[in-house]
Amino acid sequence: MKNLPLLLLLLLLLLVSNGVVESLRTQQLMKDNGAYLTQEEKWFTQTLDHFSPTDHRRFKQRYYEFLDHFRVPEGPIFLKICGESACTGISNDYLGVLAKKFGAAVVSLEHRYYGKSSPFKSYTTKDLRYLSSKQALFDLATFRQYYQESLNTKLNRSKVENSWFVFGVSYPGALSAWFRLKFPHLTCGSLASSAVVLSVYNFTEFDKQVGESAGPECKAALQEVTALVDEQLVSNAEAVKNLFGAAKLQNDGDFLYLLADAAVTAFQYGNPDTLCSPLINAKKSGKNLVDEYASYIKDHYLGDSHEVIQTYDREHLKRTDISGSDRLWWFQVCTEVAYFQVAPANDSIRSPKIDARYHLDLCKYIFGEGIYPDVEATNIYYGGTKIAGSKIIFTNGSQDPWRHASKQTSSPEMPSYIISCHNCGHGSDLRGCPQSPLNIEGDPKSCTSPDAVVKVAVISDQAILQPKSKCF
Ligand SMILES: *[C@@H]1O[C@H](CO)[C@@H](O)[C@H](O)[C@H]1NC(C)=O
Ligand SMILES: *[C@@H]1O[C@H](CO)[C@@H](O)[C@H](O)[C@H]1NC(C)=O
Ligand SMILES: *[C@@H]1O[C@H](CO)[C@@H](O)[C@H](O)[C@H]1NC(C)=O
Ligand SMILES: CC(=O)N[C@H]1CO[C@H](CO)[C@@H](O)[C@@H]1O
Repeated sequence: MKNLPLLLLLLLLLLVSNGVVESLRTQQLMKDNGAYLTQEEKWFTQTLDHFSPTDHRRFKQRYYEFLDHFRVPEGPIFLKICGESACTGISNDYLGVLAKKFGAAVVSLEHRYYGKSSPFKSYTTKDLRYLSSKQALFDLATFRQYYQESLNTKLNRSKVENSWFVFGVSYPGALSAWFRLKFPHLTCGSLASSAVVLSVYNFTEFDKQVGESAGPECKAALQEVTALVDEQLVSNAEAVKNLFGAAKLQNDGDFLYLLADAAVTAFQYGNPDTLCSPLINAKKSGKNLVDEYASYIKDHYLGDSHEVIQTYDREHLKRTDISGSDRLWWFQVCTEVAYFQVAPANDSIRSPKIDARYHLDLCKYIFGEGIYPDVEATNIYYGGTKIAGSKIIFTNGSQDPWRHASKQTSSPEMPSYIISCHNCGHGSDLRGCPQSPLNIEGDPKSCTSPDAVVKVAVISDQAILQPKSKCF
């Protein structure tokens, strides 16, 4: 348990999460802030199939290192896990603040297939067969060994082990927990923020949480929009899709999924008022709710970019000739983890047409017959919320719909924290505050509920890392 204090401190991390399906926008934000510790690419030769005794093919995997704060030679090493989008550098966030404080090196490995770390030039279903969390964890393990050895060589020494810690938010948060679970001898501890460790087939809790986060008024308005749009889709589908700037989405399900996801994002990323205030006002003043929601989507979700629309377009997702994070992520969803965001039987916000059938059809349409997620197998492999790990810290934001796929109960070896406030979403426990612009030191004053953040800051102030402590 001696490394838990450091991990507690990391609760304040300001990692910018690449939420599931949110990578494009987050990356844009990062670019706008120009906030990287390093973007200098390094390369590592990785094994393609860690589970085959006969296939010895290799591919190039991209990584980054930042050594400015590293206390040579015995400082800790922070491995920041990248996930379901291109990994374009080590962002200058709270992890950098911590690295400075503890004299840590920071390294980050791009997830196989994403960004520049693809083994293949095309993305057919057959080409994607080495894309899994299990292969990705093994990648992290071999990279960790490689990096430790090269560091030893650089420092003219051998068989020395620095103290490693792993970090991640969202799917990388799950990888962070699973890495400590599967390779406990390779890391002292793990921070698993908004970590989606439970694979779920019918993820009805997700929509329910959106309703709870929205509150009764906003929820009712959103439900009214859904009912009206469902009607208009029957009477004049083209007109209603045009209204939302989404004429490109030929499939009605894809269109409805976009509409649902746009609302989700407001709660997932701590901006509930941007969505709810105008809707509630429109309802009170008798304005057209569908128009109001269309404005929200056009102004705050789609922006000028057609890229966001594409991420919902099954014709686009089907393309095997271009590298796109969305097709890759759907492959992981459709083979391993599901998290199918379906309408609950009662009181849903999203259209009841978004059910398990919709998701399975999408999987089949874009990847072919026989592609569907074996959720049970995934949970057997990792344990789901019964994960039997140690020295893993789980954190969740109170309004984040994803938290129901995370571990929300605490145990001494795996403490879980929920950060409750009006705008606490995905990974927001790690940002000090969820709002942009990013303030890497964290600023509770800009939170609706500063207490939640301050409490965590106090825990972190008490944290001490013993410089020479070894955890192996
Ligand atoms: C590396 O270590 C060896 C053996 O201790 C020593 O002879 C050599 O000078 C060292 N080289 C450097 C660059 O420090
Ligand atoms: C998921 O929900 C559908 C109904 O929408 C049901 O037919 C199916 O059995 C459910 N599957 C699981 C694994 O719960
Ligand atoms: C359906 O949801 C409504 C509104 O939340 C609730 O009042 C009602 O009891 C629910 N019905 C069932 C069958 O769960
Ligand atoms: C550790 C913790 O605070 N867990 C909470 C997560 O959220 C659920 C549902 O609201 C609570 O029951 C847990 O206590």
